[in-house]
Amino acid sequence: MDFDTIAAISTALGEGGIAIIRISGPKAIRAADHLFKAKNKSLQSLEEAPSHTIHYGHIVEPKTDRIIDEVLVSVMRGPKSFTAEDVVEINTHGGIIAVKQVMDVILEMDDVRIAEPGEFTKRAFLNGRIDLMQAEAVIDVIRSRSDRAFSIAQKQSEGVLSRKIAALRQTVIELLAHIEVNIDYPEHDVEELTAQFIKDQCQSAIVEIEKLLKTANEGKILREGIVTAIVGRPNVGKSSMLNTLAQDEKAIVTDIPGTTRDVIEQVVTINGIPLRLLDTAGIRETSDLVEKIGVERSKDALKDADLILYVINYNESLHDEDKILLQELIDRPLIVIVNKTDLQQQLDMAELQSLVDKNMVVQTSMIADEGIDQLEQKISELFFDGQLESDDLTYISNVRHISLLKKARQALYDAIEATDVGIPIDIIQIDARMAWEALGEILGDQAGDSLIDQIFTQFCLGK
Ligand SMILES: Nc1nc2c(ncn2[C@@H]2O[C@H](COP(=O)(O)OP(=O)(O)OP(=O)(O)O)[C@@H](O)[C@H]2O)c(=O)[nH]1
Ligand SMILES: [Mg+2]
Repeated sequence: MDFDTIAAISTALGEGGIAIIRISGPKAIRAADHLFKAKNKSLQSLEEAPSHTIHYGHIVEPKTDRIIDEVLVSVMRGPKSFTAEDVVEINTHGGIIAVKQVMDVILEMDDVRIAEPGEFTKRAFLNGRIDLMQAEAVIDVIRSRSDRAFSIAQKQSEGVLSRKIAALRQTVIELLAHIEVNIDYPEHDVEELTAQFIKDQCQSAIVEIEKLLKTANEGKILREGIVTAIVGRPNVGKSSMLNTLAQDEKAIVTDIPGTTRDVIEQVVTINGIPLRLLDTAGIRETSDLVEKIGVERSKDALKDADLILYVINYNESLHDEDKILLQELIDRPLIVIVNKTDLQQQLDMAELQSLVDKNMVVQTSMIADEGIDQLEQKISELFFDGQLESDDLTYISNVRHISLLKKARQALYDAIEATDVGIPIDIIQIDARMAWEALGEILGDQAGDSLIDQIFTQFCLGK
Protein backbone atom coordinates (compact mmCIF):
# COMPACT_ATOMS: atom_id res chain seq x y z
CA MET A 1 0.00 0.00 0.00
CA ASP A 2 1.14 3.55 -0.70
CA PHE A 3 1.12 5.94 2.19
CA ASP A 4 2.29 9.49 2.82
CA THR A 5 4.71 10.43 5.57
CA ILE A 6 3.40 11.28 9.02
CA ALA A 7 4.91 12.69 12.19
CA ALA A 8 3.84 13.19 15.79
CA ILE A 9 5.17 13.75 19.27
CA SER A 10 5.05 10.28 20.84
CA THR A 11 5.80 11.13 24.45
CA ALA A 12 3.48 12.91 26.88
CA LEU A 13 3.89 16.69 26.76
CA GLY A 14 5.35 18.10 29.94
CA GLU A 15 8.58 18.43 31.85
CA GLY A 16 10.85 15.43 31.46
CA GLY A 17 14.33 14.37 30.47
CA ILE A 18 13.62 13.66 26.83
CA ALA A 19 10.77 13.76 24.36
CA ILE A 20 10.44 11.65 21.22
CA ILE A 21 9.09 12.63 17.83
CA ARG A 22 8.28 9.77 15.50
CA ILE A 23 8.21 10.08 11.71
CA SER A 24 6.97 7.24 9.51
CA GLY A 25 6.55 6.76 5.79
CA PRO A 26 8.51 6.72 2.53
CA LYS A 27 9.95 10.23 3.06
CA ALA A 28 10.70 9.85 6.75
CA ILE A 29 14.45 9.46 6.45
CA ARG A 30 14.84 12.14 3.81
CA ALA A 31 12.81 14.61 5.86
CA ALA A 32 14.85 13.98 8.99
CA ASP A 33 18.09 14.21 7.04
CA HIS A 34 17.11 17.64 5.76
CA LEU A 35 16.98 19.00 9.30
CA PHE A 36 19.75 17.00 10.92
CA LYS A 37 23.43 17.90 11.22
CA ALA A 38 25.42 14.93 12.46
CA LYS A 39 28.31 15.49 14.85
CA ASN A 40 30.13 12.60 13.22
CA LYS A 41 31.42 14.16 10.00
CA SER A 42 31.84 10.78 8.32
CA LEU A 43 28.05 10.40 8.18
CA GLN A 44 27.16 12.37 5.04
CA SER A 45 23.45 11.75 5.18
CA LEU A 46 20.91 9.80 7.23
CA GLU A 47 19.87 8.19 3.97
CA GLU A 48 23.18 6.34 4.02
CA ALA A 49 22.80 5.27 7.64
CA PRO A 50 22.29 1.53 8.12
CA SER A 51 18.98 0.42 9.58
CA HIS A 52 18.58 0.38 13.36
CA THR A 53 21.35 2.84 14.11
CA ILE A 54 21.29 5.92 16.29
CA HIS A 55 23.05 9.22 15.55
CA TYR A 56 24.04 12.20 17.62
CA GLY A 57 23.80 15.77 16.34
CA HIS A 58 21.57 18.82 16.03
CA ILE A 59 18.26 19.76 14.49
CA VAL A 60 18.82 22.91 12.50
CA GLU A 61 16.25 25.22 10.97
CA PRO A 62 16.99 24.94 7.23
CA LYS A 63 16.25 28.58 6.28
CA THR A 64 18.32 30.24 9.00
CA ASP A 65 20.79 27.52 10.01
CA ARG A 66 19.75 28.18 13.61
CA ILE A 67 20.38 25.25 15.95
CA ILE A 68 17.08 24.23 17.54
CA ASP A 69 18.08 21.33 19.76
CA GLU A 70 20.73 18.74 20.49
CA VAL A 71 19.26 15.35 19.57
CA LEU A 72 19.68 11.62 19.04
CA VAL A 73 18.13 10.31 15.86
CA SER A 74 17.31 6.63 15.28
CA VAL A 75 16.84 5.25 11.80
CA MET A 76 14.73 2.10 11.37
CA ARG A 77 13.96 0.96 7.87
CA GLY A 78 10.82 -0.91 6.96
CA PRO A 79 9.59 -3.56 7.15
CA LYS A 80 11.40 -4.19 10.43
CA SER A 81 9.93 -1.24 12.27
CA PHE A 82 6.84 -0.46 14.37
CA THR A 83 4.80 0.61 11.33
CA ALA A 84 6.60 -1.68 8.85
CA GLU A 85 7.61 1.54 7.03
CA ASP A 86 10.77 3.64 7.28
CA VAL A 87 10.72 5.19 10.73
CA VAL A 88 12.84 7.93 12.27
CA GLU A 89 12.64 8.75 15.95
CA ILE A 90 14.14 11.99 17.17
CA ASN A 91 14.98 12.25 20.87
CA THR A 92 14.87 15.92 21.79
CA HIS A 93 15.21 17.57 25.16
CA GLY A 94 12.12 17.19 27.32
CA GLY A 95 9.74 19.99 28.13
CA ILE A 96 7.35 21.62 25.76
CA ILE A 97 9.47 24.18 23.90
CA ALA A 98 12.25 22.07 22.37
CA VAL A 99 9.97 19.33 21.15
CA LYS A 100 7.41 21.77 19.74
CA GLN A 101 10.03 23.74 17.84
CA VAL A 102 11.49 20.58 16.32
CA MET A 103 7.99 19.38 15.45
CA ASP A 104 7.24 22.72 13.77
CA VAL A 105 10.21 22.50 11.39
CA ILE A 106 9.34 18.90 10.55
CA LEU A 107 5.79 19.88 9.65
CA GLU A 108 7.07 22.74 7.47
CA MET A 109 8.46 20.12 5.09
CA ASP A 110 6.28 19.54 2.04
CA ASP A 111 6.01 15.79 2.29
CA VAL A 112 5.20 15.42 5.97
CA ARG A 113 1.89 15.89 7.73
CA ILE A 114 0.85 15.48 11.35
CA ALA A 115 -0.33 11.98 12.29
CA GLU A 116 -3.83 11.32 13.54
CA PRO A 117 -4.30 9.58 16.89
CA GLY A 118 -3.37 5.92 16.53
CA GLU A 119 -2.16 6.35 12.98
CA PHE A 120 1.23 4.69 13.55
CA THR A 121 -0.44 1.59 14.94
CA LYS A 122 -3.02 1.73 12.16
CA ARG A 123 -0.20 1.63 9.63
CA ALA A 124 1.27 -1.42 11.36
CA PHE A 125 -2.14 -3.04 10.89
CA LEU A 126 -2.73 -1.88 7.31
CA ASN A 127 0.78 -2.96 6.36
CA GLY A 128 -0.01 -6.42 7.72
CA ARG A 129 2.52 -6.46 10.55
CA ILE A 130 -0.13 -6.97 13.25
CA ASP A 131 -3.80 -7.95 13.20
CA LEU A 132 -6.64 -5.86 14.59
CA MET A 133 -6.73 -7.76 17.85
CA GLN A 134 -3.06 -7.03 18.43
CA ALA A 135 -3.57 -3.38 17.54
CA GLU A 136 -6.37 -3.10 20.07
CA ALA A 137 -4.07 -4.64 22.65
CA VAL A 138 -1.64 -1.78 22.11
CA ILE A 139 -4.33 0.59 23.46
CA ASP A 140 -4.80 -1.70 26.44
CA VAL A 141 -1.07 -1.79 27.15
CA ILE A 142 -1.03 2.01 27.28
CA ARG A 143 -4.15 2.25 29.40
CA SER A 144 -3.58 -0.63 31.77
CA ARG A 145 -3.93 0.30 35.42
CA SER A 146 -2.46 -2.76 37.09
CA ASP A 147 0.47 -5.13 36.57
CA ARG A 148 -2.00 -7.86 35.79
CA ALA A 149 -3.93 -5.93 33.15
CA PHE A 150 -0.61 -4.90 31.64
CA SER A 151 0.67 -8.50 31.32
CA ILE A 152 -2.57 -9.58 29.71
CA ALA A 153 -2.55 -6.75 27.20
CA GLN A 154 1.12 -7.45 26.49
CA LYS A 155 0.35 -11.09 25.70
CA GLN A 156 -2.51 -10.10 23.44
CA SER A 157 -0.29 -7.66 21.57
CA GLU A 158 2.15 -10.49 20.95
CA GLY A 159 -0.68 -12.35 19.25
CA VAL A 160 -1.44 -15.15 21.73
CA LEU A 161 -5.20 -14.63 21.45
CA SER A 162 -4.96 -14.05 17.73
CA ARG A 163 -3.50 -17.52 17.32
CA LYS A 164 -6.40 -19.02 19.24
CA ILE A 165 -8.88 -17.25 16.99
CA ALA A 166 -6.92 -18.37 13.93
CA ALA A 167 -7.09 -21.99 15.12
CA LEU A 168 -10.85 -21.64 15.52
CA ARG A 169 -11.10 -20.29 12.02
CA GLN A 170 -9.16 -23.31 10.79
CA THR A 171 -11.82 -25.61 12.24
CA VAL A 172 -14.53 -23.62 10.51
CA ILE A 173 -12.67 -23.55 7.19
CA GLU A 174 -12.37 -27.34 7.24
CA LEU A 175 -16.10 -27.45 7.74
CA LEU A 176 -16.67 -25.08 4.83
CA ALA A 177 -14.35 -27.07 2.58
CA HIS A 178 -16.24 -30.24 3.39
CA ILE A 179 -19.57 -28.62 2.64
CA GLU A 180 -18.32 -27.16 -0.61
CA VAL A 181 -17.10 -30.52 -1.87
CA ASN A 182 -20.56 -31.86 -1.18
CA ILE A 183 -22.21 -29.04 -3.09
CA ASP A 184 -19.82 -29.38 -6.04
CA TYR A 185 -19.93 -33.17 -6.24
CA PRO A 186 -23.39 -34.17 -5.09
CA GLU A 187 -22.93 -37.58 -6.72
CA HIS A 188 -20.50 -38.44 -3.87
CA ASP A 189 -23.47 -38.22 -1.60
CA VAL A 190 -22.32 -39.60 1.74
CA GLU A 191 -25.06 -37.82 3.61
CA GLU A 192 -24.88 -39.58 6.95
CA LEU A 193 -21.16 -39.05 7.30
CA THR A 194 -21.45 -35.42 6.28
CA ALA A 195 -24.13 -34.64 8.81
CA GLN A 196 -22.05 -36.14 11.60
CA PHE A 197 -18.93 -34.35 10.45
CA ILE A 198 -20.70 -30.99 10.31
CA LYS A 199 -22.07 -31.43 13.79
CA ASP A 200 -18.76 -32.58 15.28
CA GLN A 201 -16.86 -29.76 13.70
CA CYS A 202 -19.38 -27.13 14.85
CA GLN A 203 -19.45 -28.61 18.31
CA SER A 204 -15.70 -28.53 18.75
CA ALA A 205 -15.57 -24.89 17.60
CA ILE A 206 -18.38 -24.03 20.03
CA VAL A 207 -16.45 -25.61 22.91
CA GLU A 208 -13.43 -23.44 22.13
CA ILE A 209 -15.57 -20.31 21.84
CA GLU A 210 -17.19 -21.08 25.19
CA LYS A 211 -13.78 -21.34 26.81
CA LEU A 212 -12.80 -17.94 25.49
CA LEU A 213 -16.09 -16.33 26.49
CA LYS A 214 -15.68 -17.66 30.01
CA THR A 215 -12.56 -15.56 30.40
CA ALA A 216 -14.46 -12.47 29.28
CA ASN A 217 -15.80 -11.42 32.64
CA GLU A 218 -12.42 -11.75 34.32
CA GLY A 219 -10.85 -9.89 31.44
CA LYS A 220 -13.24 -6.98 31.77
CA ILE A 221 -12.64 -6.82 35.48
CA LEU A 222 -8.88 -6.84 35.08
CA ARG A 223 -9.02 -4.17 32.48
CA GLU A 224 -11.55 -1.78 33.93
CA GLY A 225 -11.29 -2.60 37.61
CA ILE A 226 -13.92 -4.02 39.94
CA VAL A 227 -16.37 -1.25 40.73
CA THR A 228 -16.53 -1.55 44.51
CA ALA A 229 -18.98 0.44 46.61
CA ILE A 230 -18.21 0.93 50.31
CA VAL A 231 -21.56 1.43 52.01
CA GLY A 232 -23.05 1.37 55.48
CA ARG A 233 -24.52 3.62 58.13
CA PRO A 234 -22.82 6.91 59.04
CA ASN A 235 -19.65 6.85 61.13
CA VAL A 236 -18.94 3.11 60.85
CA GLY A 237 -15.52 3.74 59.26
CA LYS A 238 -16.13 3.63 55.50
CA SER A 239 -13.82 6.51 54.67
CA SER A 240 -11.20 5.12 57.04
CA MET A 241 -11.35 1.89 55.06
CA LEU A 242 -10.91 3.66 51.73
CA ASN A 243 -7.88 5.46 53.14
CA THR A 244 -6.40 2.25 54.54
CA LEU A 245 -6.82 0.31 51.29
CA ALA A 246 -5.51 3.22 49.26
CA GLN A 247 -2.71 3.91 51.76
CA ASP A 248 -3.54 7.56 51.38
CA GLU A 249 -5.59 10.17 53.26
CA LYS A 250 -7.91 10.55 50.32
CA ALA A 251 -11.22 10.90 52.17
CA ILE A 252 -12.01 13.12 55.14
CA VAL A 253 -12.44 11.14 58.35
CA THR A 254 -14.09 12.68 61.44
CA ASP A 255 -16.14 11.38 64.31
CA ILE A 256 -19.13 13.38 63.05
CA PRO A 257 -21.75 11.09 61.48
CA GLY A 258 -22.49 12.25 57.92
CA THR A 259 -18.96 13.45 57.11
CA THR A 260 -18.85 12.06 53.58
CA ARG A 261 -21.39 13.69 51.29
CA ASP A 262 -20.18 13.00 47.78
CA VAL A 263 -18.96 9.76 46.22
CA ILE A 264 -15.16 9.60 46.36
CA GLU A 265 -13.39 7.35 43.87
CA GLN A 266 -9.93 5.85 44.22
CA VAL A 267 -8.26 3.10 42.17
CA VAL A 268 -6.31 0.58 44.25
CA THR A 269 -4.65 -2.72 43.37
CA ILE A 270 -5.26 -5.74 45.57
CA ASN A 271 -3.26 -8.89 44.80
CA GLY A 272 -2.82 -7.61 41.27
CA ILE A 273 -6.53 -6.92 40.80
CA PRO A 274 -7.57 -3.32 40.17
CA LEU A 275 -10.47 -2.06 42.27
CA ARG A 276 -12.35 1.17 41.68
CA LEU A 277 -13.27 1.94 45.26
CA LEU A 278 -16.23 4.25 45.82
CA ASP A 279 -16.55 5.72 49.28
CA THR A 280 -20.11 6.88 49.82
CA ALA A 281 -22.20 8.86 52.26
CA GLY A 282 -23.51 6.87 55.20
CA ILE A 283 -27.05 5.66 54.55
CA ARG A 284 -29.68 6.98 56.96
CA GLU A 285 -32.92 8.97 57.04
CA THR A 286 -31.96 12.61 57.20
CA SER A 287 -33.56 16.02 56.82
CA ASP A 288 -30.29 17.68 55.79
CA LEU A 289 -30.68 18.44 52.10
CA VAL A 290 -27.00 17.94 51.15
CA GLU A 291 -26.76 14.71 53.08
CA LYS A 292 -30.00 13.52 51.49
CA ILE A 293 -28.49 13.97 48.04
CA GLY A 294 -25.41 12.12 49.28
CA VAL A 295 -27.56 9.21 50.43
CA GLU A 296 -29.24 9.08 47.02
CA ARG A 297 -25.81 8.92 45.39
CA SER A 298 -24.80 6.09 47.72
CA LYS A 299 -27.83 4.15 46.56
CA ASP A 300 -26.95 4.79 42.91
CA ALA A 301 -23.40 3.59 43.51
CA LEU A 302 -24.85 0.44 45.04
CA LYS A 303 -26.88 -0.30 41.93
CA ASP A 304 -23.92 -0.26 39.55
CA ALA A 305 -21.33 -1.93 41.76
CA ASP A 306 -19.61 -5.23 40.89
CA LEU A 307 -18.78 -5.67 44.57
CA ILE A 308 -20.29 -4.25 47.73
CA LEU A 309 -18.31 -3.80 50.92
CA TYR A 310 -20.95 -3.33 53.61
CA VAL A 311 -19.50 -1.87 56.79
CA ILE A 312 -21.06 -2.38 60.23
CA ASN A 313 -19.92 -1.13 63.65
CA TYR A 314 -18.84 -3.88 66.11
CA ASN A 315 -19.48 -1.39 68.86
CA GLU A 316 -23.21 -0.99 68.07
CA SER A 317 -26.13 -3.34 67.77
CA LEU A 318 -27.50 -4.01 64.32
CA HIS A 319 -29.81 -1.25 63.07
CA ASP A 320 -33.12 -1.93 61.34
CA GLU A 321 -31.78 -0.08 58.29
CA ASP A 322 -28.86 -2.53 58.15
CA LYS A 323 -31.22 -5.48 58.27
CA ILE A 324 -33.35 -4.13 55.45
CA LEU A 325 -30.39 -3.25 53.25
CA LEU A 326 -28.55 -6.52 53.85
CA GLN A 327 -31.66 -8.44 52.88
CA GLU A 328 -31.88 -6.47 49.63
CA LEU A 329 -28.22 -7.13 48.88
CA ILE A 330 -28.21 -10.84 49.61
CA ASP A 331 -27.95 -11.89 45.95
CA ARG A 332 -25.19 -9.44 45.08
CA PRO A 333 -21.42 -9.99 45.45
CA LEU A 334 -21.22 -8.83 49.03
CA ILE A 335 -18.62 -8.77 51.79
CA VAL A 336 -19.77 -7.63 55.23
CA ILE A 337 -17.10 -5.86 57.23
CA VAL A 338 -17.51 -5.69 60.97
CA ASN A 339 -15.28 -2.75 61.86
CA LYS A 340 -14.03 -1.22 65.13
CA THR A 341 -13.20 -4.58 66.72
CA ASP A 342 -10.79 -2.70 69.01
CA LEU A 343 -13.87 -1.38 70.85
CA GLN A 344 -16.33 -3.17 73.12
CA GLN A 345 -18.57 -5.71 71.35
CA GLN A 346 -22.21 -4.63 71.08
CA LEU A 347 -23.05 -6.39 67.85
CA ASP A 348 -24.94 -9.67 67.97
CA MET A 349 -22.83 -11.81 65.65
CA ALA A 350 -25.37 -14.66 65.62
CA GLU A 351 -28.05 -12.27 64.42
CA LEU A 352 -25.75 -10.95 61.66
CA GLN A 353 -24.84 -14.47 60.55
CA SER A 354 -28.51 -15.38 60.30
CA LEU A 355 -28.84 -12.63 57.70
CA VAL A 356 -25.74 -13.16 55.55
CA ASP A 357 -23.34 -15.89 54.47
CA LYS A 358 -20.90 -16.15 57.39
CA ASN A 359 -18.02 -16.90 55.02
CA MET A 360 -18.49 -13.42 53.68
CA VAL A 361 -18.04 -11.66 57.01
CA VAL A 362 -14.66 -10.13 57.88
CA GLN A 363 -13.75 -8.43 61.13
CA THR A 364 -11.47 -5.41 61.00
CA SER A 365 -10.16 -2.52 62.94
CA MET A 366 -8.96 0.41 60.92
CA ILE A 367 -7.48 1.98 64.03
CA ALA A 368 -5.56 -1.11 65.19
CA ASP A 369 -4.84 -2.04 61.56
CA GLU A 370 -6.31 -5.53 61.87
CA GLY A 371 -8.12 -7.76 59.40
CA ILE A 372 -7.04 -5.90 56.27
CA ASP A 373 -5.15 -8.92 54.88
CA GLN A 374 -8.20 -11.16 55.35
CA LEU A 375 -10.36 -8.60 53.60
CA GLU A 376 -7.98 -8.43 50.65
CA GLN A 377 -7.86 -12.22 50.52
CA LYS A 378 -11.68 -12.45 50.45
CA ILE A 379 -11.89 -9.99 47.60
CA SER A 380 -9.50 -11.95 45.40
CA GLU A 381 -11.18 -15.26 46.25
CA LEU A 382 -14.59 -13.88 45.44
CA PHE A 383 -13.57 -12.88 41.95
CA PHE A 384 -11.00 -15.42 40.91
CA ASP A 385 -11.38 -18.38 43.25
CA GLY A 386 -7.82 -17.60 44.23
CA GLN A 387 -6.55 -19.26 41.04
CA LEU A 388 -5.80 -16.20 39.02
CA GLU A 389 -2.04 -16.68 39.30
CA SER A 390 -1.95 -19.98 37.45
CA ASP A 391 -3.81 -18.76 34.41
CA ASP A 392 -2.22 -18.50 30.99
CA LEU A 393 -3.10 -14.83 30.61
CA THR A 394 -5.33 -15.19 27.60
CA TYR A 395 -8.37 -13.16 28.39
CA ILE A 396 -11.03 -11.91 26.06
CA SER A 397 -11.84 -8.49 27.40
CA ASN A 398 -12.95 -6.40 24.51
CA VAL A 399 -16.70 -5.95 23.89
CA ARG A 400 -16.16 -6.08 20.17
CA HIS A 401 -14.45 -9.47 20.45
CA ILE A 402 -17.11 -10.78 22.81
CA SER A 403 -20.00 -9.88 20.53
CA LEU A 404 -18.28 -11.37 17.48
CA LEU A 405 -17.53 -14.60 19.34
CA LYS A 406 -21.17 -14.80 20.35
CA LYS A 407 -22.22 -14.20 16.75
CA ALA A 408 -19.94 -17.02 15.57
CA ARG A 409 -21.26 -19.33 18.26
CA GLN A 410 -24.87 -18.60 17.26
CA ALA A 411 -24.11 -19.30 13.60
CA LEU A 412 -22.57 -22.65 14.56
CA TYR A 413 -25.60 -23.55 16.68
CA ASP A 414 -27.81 -22.66 13.72
CA ALA A 415 -25.72 -24.94 11.49
CA ILE A 416 -26.14 -27.86 13.90
CA GLU A 417 -29.87 -27.28 14.15
CA ALA A 418 -30.25 -27.02 10.39
CA THR A 419 -28.33 -30.28 9.96
CA ASP A 420 -30.59 -31.98 12.50
CA VAL A 421 -33.77 -31.04 10.70
CA GLY A 422 -32.32 -31.94 7.29
CA ILE A 423 -32.15 -28.48 5.76
CA PRO A 424 -30.26 -28.41 2.40
CA ILE A 425 -26.53 -28.16 2.70
CA ASP A 426 -26.19 -24.87 0.83
CA ILE A 427 -28.21 -23.20 3.59
CA ILE A 428 -25.89 -24.70 6.19
CA GLN A 429 -23.00 -23.30 4.22
CA ILE A 430 -24.40 -19.79 4.85
CA ASP A 431 -24.26 -20.35 8.62
CA ALA A 432 -20.73 -21.72 8.47
CA ARG A 433 -19.61 -18.80 6.35
CA MET A 434 -21.13 -16.38 8.83
CA ALA A 435 -19.16 -17.98 11.67
CA TRP A 436 -16.00 -17.77 9.62
CA GLU A 437 -16.58 -14.09 8.83
CA ALA A 438 -17.34 -13.15 12.44
CA LEU A 439 -14.09 -14.75 13.58
CA GLY A 440 -12.24 -13.02 10.77
CA GLU A 441 -13.65 -9.68 11.83
CA ILE A 442 -12.01 -10.10 15.24
CA LEU A 443 -8.62 -10.21 13.54
CA GLY A 444 -9.58 -7.44 11.12
CA ASP A 445 -9.83 -9.56 7.98
CA GLN A 446 -13.37 -8.53 7.25
CA ALA A 447 -13.33 -5.19 9.03
CA GLY A 448 -14.74 -2.22 7.16
CA ASP A 449 -13.10 1.23 7.02
CA SER A 450 -15.47 2.82 9.50
CA LEU A 451 -14.82 0.17 12.12
CA ILE A 452 -11.07 0.50 11.64
CA ASP A 453 -11.28 4.29 11.98
CA GLN A 454 -13.39 3.96 15.08
CA ILE A 455 -10.90 1.63 16.73
CA PHE A 456 -7.83 3.69 15.98
CA THR A 457 -9.27 7.02 17.04
CA GLN A 458 -9.31 5.67 20.61
CA PHE A 459 -5.54 5.91 20.64
CA CYS A 460 -3.57 8.86 21.89
CA LEU A 461 -1.56 11.07 19.56
CA GLY A 462 1.81 9.72 18.59
CA LYS A 463 1.01 6.02 18.97
N1 LIG B 1 -12.05 2.73 67.41
C1 LIG B 1 -12.15 2.74 66.09
N2 LIG B 1 -12.51 3.85 65.47
C2 LIG B 1 -12.61 3.86 64.12
C3 LIG B 1 -12.30 2.69 63.36
N3 LIG B 1 -12.48 2.99 62.05
C4 LIG B 1 -12.88 4.29 62.01
N4 LIG B 1 -12.94 4.81 63.24
C5 LIG B 1 -13.34 6.18 63.64
O1 LIG B 1 -14.71 6.34 63.41
C6 LIG B 1 -15.01 7.68 63.02
C7 LIG B 1 -15.76 7.69 61.70
O2 LIG B 1 -14.90 7.21 60.68
P1 LIG B 1 -15.15 7.49 59.14
O3 LIG B 1 -14.15 6.71 58.38
O4 LIG B 1 -15.23 8.94 58.87
O5 LIG B 1 -16.59 6.86 59.00
P2 LIG B 1 -17.59 6.91 57.74
O6 LIG B 1 -18.32 5.65 57.74
O7 LIG B 1 -16.89 7.32 56.51
O8 LIG B 1 -18.58 8.06 58.20
P3 LIG B 1 -19.56 8.96 57.28
O9 LIG B 1 -18.76 9.52 56.16
O10 LIG B 1 -20.00 10.00 58.23
O11 LIG B 1 -20.67 8.09 56.83
C8 LIG B 1 -13.67 8.39 62.96
O12 LIG B 1 -13.48 9.09 64.17
C9 LIG B 1 -12.67 7.25 62.83
O13 LIG B 1 -11.40 7.58 63.35
C10 LIG B 1 -11.90 1.50 64.09
O14 LIG B 1 -11.63 0.44 63.51
N5 LIG B 1 -11.85 1.59 65.43
MG1 LIG C 1 -17.11 8.84 55.30
